[in-house]
Amino acid sequence: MHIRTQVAIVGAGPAGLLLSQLLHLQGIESVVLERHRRSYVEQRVRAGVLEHGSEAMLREAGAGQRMDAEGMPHKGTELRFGHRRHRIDFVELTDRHITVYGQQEIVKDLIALRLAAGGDVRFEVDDVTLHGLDTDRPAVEFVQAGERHRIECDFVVGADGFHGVSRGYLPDATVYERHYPFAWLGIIAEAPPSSDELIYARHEHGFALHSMRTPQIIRMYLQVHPSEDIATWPDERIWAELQTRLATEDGFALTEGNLLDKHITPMRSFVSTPMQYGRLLLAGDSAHIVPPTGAKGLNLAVNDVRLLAAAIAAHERGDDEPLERYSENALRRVWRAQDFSNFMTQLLHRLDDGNPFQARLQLSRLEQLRRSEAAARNLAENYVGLPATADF
Ligand code: RFL
Ligand code: PHB
Repeated sequence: MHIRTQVAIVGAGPAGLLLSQLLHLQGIESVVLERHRRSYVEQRVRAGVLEHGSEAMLREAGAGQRMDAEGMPHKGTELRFGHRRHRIDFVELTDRHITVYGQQEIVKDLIALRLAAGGDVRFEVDDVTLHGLDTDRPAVEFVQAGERHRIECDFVVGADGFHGVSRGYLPDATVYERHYPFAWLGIIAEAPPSSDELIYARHEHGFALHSMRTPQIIRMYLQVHPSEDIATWPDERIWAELQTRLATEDGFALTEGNLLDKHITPMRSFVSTPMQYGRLLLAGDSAHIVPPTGAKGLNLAVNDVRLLAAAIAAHERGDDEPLERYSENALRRVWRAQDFSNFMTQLLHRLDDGNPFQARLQLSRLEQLRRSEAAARNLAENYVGLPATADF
């Protein structure tokens, strides 16, 4: 079957769905192709922190209703080291806050919004291939329910995540990559948060993070070795380790609960440049990955599609400049986030390199964050996110 649309989008993650919605608001048609079932993408547990600008963008896209009702605005965060607490006050330092709202909730909101407006979002598609990317009439072919389809379009957007197929179609990409000798063991549990704000803890045993999803659900992470087997982490061991790493001299106690999910994720930094070739444009994790310590992955995806939707709309008005500069503009924020995510990762994780030198540097940096308002403001500015301007 032949389909005609303006923009074919591969991937119904936050990048693909938000782009489809932003284009729709400008009167531009798209078709979104997703490999998995709808229920699978709606339940996949991932990011939780929205920068100030991402929150505003979702609201502008018309996807802010449930986020405004159920999302949790946080005015600061805690760095915990040497068994002591140190608060970074975002509002005081930057006049901005962050919002904690699960990525899968955003995905649910965006799918509902697209379908309610008659949008074409197709789940369970296979065998996606891209064609004619260096022409004005590119095409995407795919198989759905055993039938082959072809979409003819003006642009193809690869929003298919790190393991997607789109990035492979860029003929001359340069890849920048760093692997870390750590992984995160992440859990979701039925327990009320033991703190109003997130806690980033540095401990001799390794990093731990206390986060949350709702007033009844917590999301926690432990630094583990990348080769670690989840089977060696029964629930009791996870809770004991979290209690140890989060303990304070003033007697902090973590409220435990029933574990709903646990998994181990490796950490990497990755950038593939440029993010465009002919009529193919990449957005989100398909082009870049950050270690989660800076809470930037989802926010970078939102920024990419903000720039991309504006660039495609400018093209429709006869102005191609924003499109030509898309990759350059998007990558400026990507590299800032890479640096910040790397900084947070190196600041807080245990390094098993046998040399205590780096650990002393960590402590000195943490001490500086405690004593210097300038150092704290630098962290806060990066964490809440830089303002959304045309080139940032
Ligand atoms: P996504 O969310 O991966 O969506 C891509 C979509 O494309 C589909 N797909 C295909 N569809 C059709 N044909 C193909 N050939 C396809 N190949 C793939 C996939 O099924 C999927 O639905 O990418 P997007 O939209 O760019 O969004 C990026 C964010 O998801 C990502 O940056 C963050 O979730 C990263 N991340 C985290 N970021 C944070 O800021 N804080 C976190 O706590 C955090 N935790 C995580 C994470 C990423 C994880 N991954 C990727 C394993 C935890 C995990 C486990
Ligand atoms: C989360 O809530 O999943 C989360 C929060 C902050 C991070 C990473 C993950 O830095």
